[in-house]
Amino acid sequence: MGEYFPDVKPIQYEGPDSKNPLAFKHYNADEEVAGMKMRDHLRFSVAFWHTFKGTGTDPFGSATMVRPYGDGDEMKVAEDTLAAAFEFFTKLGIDFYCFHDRDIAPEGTDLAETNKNLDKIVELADKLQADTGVKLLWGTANLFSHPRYMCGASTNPDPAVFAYAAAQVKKAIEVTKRLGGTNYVFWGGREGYETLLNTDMGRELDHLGRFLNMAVDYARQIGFDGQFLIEPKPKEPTKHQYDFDAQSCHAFLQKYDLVPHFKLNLESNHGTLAGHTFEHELTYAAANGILGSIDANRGDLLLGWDTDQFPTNIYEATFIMYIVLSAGGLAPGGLNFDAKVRRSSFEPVDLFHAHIGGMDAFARGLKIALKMRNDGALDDFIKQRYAGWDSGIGKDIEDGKASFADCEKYILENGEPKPVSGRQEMLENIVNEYIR
Ligand code: XLS
Ligand code: CA
Ligand code: CA
Repeated sequence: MGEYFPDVKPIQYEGPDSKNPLAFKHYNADEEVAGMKMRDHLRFSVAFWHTFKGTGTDPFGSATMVRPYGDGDEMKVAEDTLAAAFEFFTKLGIDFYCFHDRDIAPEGTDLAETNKNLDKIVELADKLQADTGVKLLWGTANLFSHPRYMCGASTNPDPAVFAYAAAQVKKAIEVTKRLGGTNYVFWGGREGYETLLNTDMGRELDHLGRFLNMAVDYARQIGFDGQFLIEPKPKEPTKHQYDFDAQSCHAFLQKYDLVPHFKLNLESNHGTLAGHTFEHELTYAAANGILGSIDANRGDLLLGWDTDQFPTNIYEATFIMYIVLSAGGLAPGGLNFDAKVRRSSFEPVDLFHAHIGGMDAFARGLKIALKMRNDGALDDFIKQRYAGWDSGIGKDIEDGKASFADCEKYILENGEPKPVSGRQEMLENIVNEYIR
């Protein structure tokens, strides 16, 4: 296996004044901030599917990407692609990667052959991980590309398709365990429906609940102790996905007794497709103790689909890191760049530019968020805004000691509540002073 990116030297930190496009200006992996290395705060990961398998096709045009691997039979291509990926990880200095089973190894003529293909590639991945120190953030199974899953995987009307999906996830959990993956993700690409005219929604939801409980049982049986994650997305490819957003996933997890076993893998572009800000999704998850991991990317406000662009917005990165820090950090989750270069950015070097930009944006976001938190710039205001709940009638209500009658008595004695400004504009101005 030769060198796949000979023109790119390992990416170095050169500081904010550097004009070198192939250098970090803000991400300095081993620099300590707030008692921890930046790499451990941020836990960056490359998404194998976009970065190494993305071809640049869209509904109107064919592949555009020029890649230094892809010759020979399918298994040779898989091996070369994996080797190129580890060269990329190493040159970028990134610590984690994520994959779907079918990204790294091709499907065979039947399940037995497919599993054999996967085992062979996993053996190579194991060796490359050991050689480079790069780790697996999460594994997952692709339960959406093959035609057998056109009407869903675990929510398919046909139990044989459910069984196929179960067999596939069984294997994917096994390989994730073998490679030391710290998480395992379920994203329900086809777990939803196109029309209610042919759909028994209640039954499909029960089947999805059963499927995830079976996964928990199997993980326990083989001793996989990674974190299970559900990744919400409202639509695309199905018209309506059951894992719609953080709040509906939470309700689902509660109904099927899955809360002790699952957290969420939240993706920026999925949050906005669901009509939320990404901060809303993160804050909901953090407030309910189910914030697991992040798929970092961005959508396009003018487009209504999942554009999966690399994140470069410093405001967004700042708020994301602010919420992550307040929630106590990302581990064992991470920050996976589930993002793809644009179709016209077809050269291998564009993959480096894209990741450098995302990593620098989050490094800046981390530093700004830490400063805002240390200064109590927002926290102090929020604390003060809710201070009424720390004593008197507020505390009695929170403690469950006040009744409706007590509330009536309080109002009769104290009269009309005094309005207090929310000071939104002042707070926005404060944030602007940090982000510069
Ligand atoms: C697609 C999803 C998918 C998951 C993993 O929109 O983001 O890539 O992250 O199956
Ligand atoms: Ca994702
Ligand atoms: Ca996506």
